[in-house]
Amino acid sequence: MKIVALAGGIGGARFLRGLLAAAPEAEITVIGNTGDDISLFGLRVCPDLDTVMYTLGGGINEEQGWGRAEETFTVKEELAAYGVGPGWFGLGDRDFATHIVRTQMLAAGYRLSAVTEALCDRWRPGVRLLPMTDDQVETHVVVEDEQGRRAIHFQEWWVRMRASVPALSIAAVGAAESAPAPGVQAAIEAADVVLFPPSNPVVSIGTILAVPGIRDAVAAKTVVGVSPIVGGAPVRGMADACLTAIGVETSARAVAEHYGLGLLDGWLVDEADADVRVEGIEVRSRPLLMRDAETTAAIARAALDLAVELKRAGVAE
Ligand code: FO1
Repeated sequence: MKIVALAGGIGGARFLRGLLAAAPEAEITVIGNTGDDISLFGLRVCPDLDTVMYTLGGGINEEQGWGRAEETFTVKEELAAYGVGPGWFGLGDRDFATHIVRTQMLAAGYRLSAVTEALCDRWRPGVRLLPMTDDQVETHVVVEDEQGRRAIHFQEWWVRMRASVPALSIAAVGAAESAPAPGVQAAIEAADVVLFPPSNPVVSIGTILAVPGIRDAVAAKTVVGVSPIVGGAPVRGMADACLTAIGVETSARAVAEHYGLGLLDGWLVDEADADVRVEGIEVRSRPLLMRDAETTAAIARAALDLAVELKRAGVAE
C-alpha cells in the first residue's frame, strides 16, 4: 500500500507516528510544508520538516512538540549577550546543528529535497520525507497594529505575537512561481490513497496545495482528511485565527467545505461533531484526540480504513 500524507508541524507529525504504527508495511511519503521556513542568524530553519523528522526519528521534545529533546540554549544566550536576536524564536543548541548542516548544504548547491534526505539519513523517520518544493515559499501575514499595516513573516505572527493581532490576510509568497520538489508528483500519482492529517488547513495543508500541480494531482486520488477542529475549536494551535483570516468558520463542516468535494472524498470528525454532513463527502465520526500512541494509531487506522473503503467503491478514481 502506497500512502501519501501532506503534513504541517506538530499535529501532522503525531498523526504520522500513529500512521506508521497502524500501517507498518505501508510505503509512506510525506509532503511537508515549507511555508513556515525562515532564515535566522544566517541559517535556514524548516520547522515543519524538522518537526516531522525529529518526531518520527525519536528526537523531538515531546512536551513542546517542536525542537529537540534534552535541549540546551547556550548559543541563543551567547547571541543575546551580543545583542543579536530575535530572542522570541527558541533555537536550541542541538537544533542549531541541523540548521547549520542544512544551510551549509544549500550554500554548496544542494536542493532542499536533497538536504532533507541527507538529514533523514541520520534520523531514519521510517517515511520518505519530501519538502513540497525546493523553491523558496514563505508565508507572510498582513497585520495592523500601533506600528501600522504591514506584512510580517508567519513565525513572527505565530510565535512572537501568538496570533493575538488579527491577520488581515495570509499569503504564501512565492508559491505561485514554485514547482513541486522532485518526487512529489510521482509519489502522489503512485499513491493508493492520500491523507490529510489534522494539520492547519490554511498555513500547512493550504500552502502545500498552493504549489502549482499539487492540488490537481491530489484531487485525482482518493483523499481522506482528519479534522483539526473539534467542537468548534482547534485541537491544538491557533488554526482558528488562520481560518478567520480567510473567511472560513472554525468548524469541522466549514473546513471540509473549504477543501471541497473536488478534493476531499472522506472526512473524519470527532464524536462531538457526529452530526456534521457535507454533501458529496463521506463523513465518519470517532474520538479524535491524540492522547497517546494507541489512540493516535487508532485515528490513523480509521482514516486509512475509510480511504481504502472509498477507493474500493471507486470514489475519485
Ligand atoms: N514554536 C513556538 O511556539 N516558539 C518557539 O520559540 C519555536 C521555535 C521553534 C524552533 C524550531 C522549530 O523547528 C520550531 C519552532 N517552533 C516554535 C514551532 C513553530 O514555530 C510552529 O509551531 C510551526 O512552524 C507551525 O507548524
